[in-house]
Amino acid sequence: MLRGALIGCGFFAANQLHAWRDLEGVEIVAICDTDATRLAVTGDQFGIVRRYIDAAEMLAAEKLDFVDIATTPPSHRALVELAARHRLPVICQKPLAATYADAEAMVAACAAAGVPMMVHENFRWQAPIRALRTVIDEGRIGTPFFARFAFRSGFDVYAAQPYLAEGERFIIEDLGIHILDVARFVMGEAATLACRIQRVNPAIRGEDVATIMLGHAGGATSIVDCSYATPIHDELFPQTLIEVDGDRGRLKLEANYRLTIEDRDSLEVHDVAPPLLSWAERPWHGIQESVAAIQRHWVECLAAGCEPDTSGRDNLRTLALVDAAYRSAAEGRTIDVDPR
Ligand code: NAD
Ligand code: 89V
Repeated sequence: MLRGALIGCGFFAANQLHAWRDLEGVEIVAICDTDATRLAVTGDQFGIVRRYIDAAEMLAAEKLDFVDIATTPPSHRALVELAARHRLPVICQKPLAATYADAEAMVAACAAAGVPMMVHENFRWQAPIRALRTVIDEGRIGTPFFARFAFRSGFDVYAAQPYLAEGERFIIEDLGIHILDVARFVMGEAATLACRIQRVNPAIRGEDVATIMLGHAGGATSIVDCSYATPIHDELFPQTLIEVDGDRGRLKLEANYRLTIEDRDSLEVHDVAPPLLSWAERPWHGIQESVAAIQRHWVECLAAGCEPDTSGRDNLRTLALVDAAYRSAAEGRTIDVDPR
C-alpha cells in the first residue's frame, strides 16, 4: 500500500482526495494546511486523523511514499523542494510556479534527489480529449495541419477561486496553461508563438481573454483562444472545444462532448462524454474524472519506475509557452519558443 500525504486542503483538494480514496493500493495517511479550519473540515470529511499545520513537521514525522501538493502557486517551490530534501516522490498542482526559473529549479531539485515529479496537469487526461487524440493516432484524418483549441466562458470562476481575480496575471497562467498543454498533446511542440491579451471584466486585475497562435515544429498551425468574459446562454464551462484539420479528414470536439470525424465522403458522430464518477458534480465531472485518471497514472508510474507523461520535465515545455505568451503580448511580436 502506497502511503501519501496531501498538502493544501482548499477548493480543489477535495477532488484529489476523492480520487485517491477510489484508487486501489494507495492511501492518504496525513494532510496539512496552514488554515486550521480547512484542515479540520477536510480531515473530518475524509476520515483522515493525522493532521498538520506545518508541512515540514508532517514530512519529518510521517513515513511516506509520496507527497501531493494542492496549495496555491506561491507555496509550490518551497514545498516541492522540501519533498525533494526528504527524497519523496512529489506531485504538484499547476501552475508549477510563477516563473520559468522557479519551475526549472524545482525540476532540478527533484532530479538531483532522484525522485519522480509529476505536475497535476489534468486537462490532457480528460476522456473526450484522449478520445480525439486516439482518432488522430489511428491516422483517420491523415496529417494534421491546423487546429483550434477554444475555451470560451462566462462562468463565475472567481466565486470558488477568489484569488484568480487578484493576480496581475490571470487567464493564461491559470487556464491557458491547460489549453496550451492540450495543444502540445494533440499537435506536438510549438516553435513560434504570438499572443494578444485583453481585460474585459473591470472588476479583476489580470487578463481574462487571450488569443494565441502557435507555429508547430512540423509546420502545422494552432489557435488557442481562452475567455472568461464571454456572455453565453448555454454555458459550456469547463469544456474545451477542439477542431483539427488533417490532409485526409477533419475532427471536431463540439459542445456537450460530441466528437465528429469527417472527410469528403463520410461523417461519423460519437458521444465521448466523460463518465460521472460517484462523487462528481456537473459541470465539473469531466475535470473530476481527469483527476482520477492522472492520479491512476501516477500510481502506475511509481510501480513501473517510469516518468509520468506530465512530469515536471515535460511541464517545463508548457510553461515555456506560458512565458512566451506573456512576452509576446507585452512586446507585440512573435516569439521563437526556446526548444529547451
Ligand atoms: P485554495 O486557496 O482553495 O486552497 C489552497 C489551500 O492551500 C488553502 O487551504 C491554504 O490555506 C493552503 N496552503 C497555502 N499555502 C500552504 C502551505 N505552505 N502549507 C500548507 N497549506 C497551505 O486554492 P485551490 O483553488 O484549491 O487551488 C489550489 C491549486 O490547485 C492551485 O495551484 C490551482 O491553480 C490548482 N487548481 C487546479 C485545477 C485543475 O483542474 N488542475 C482546478 C482548480 C485549481
Ligand atoms: O484548472 C484550474 O485551475 C481552474 C479552472 C479549470 C476553473 O480554470 O482554475
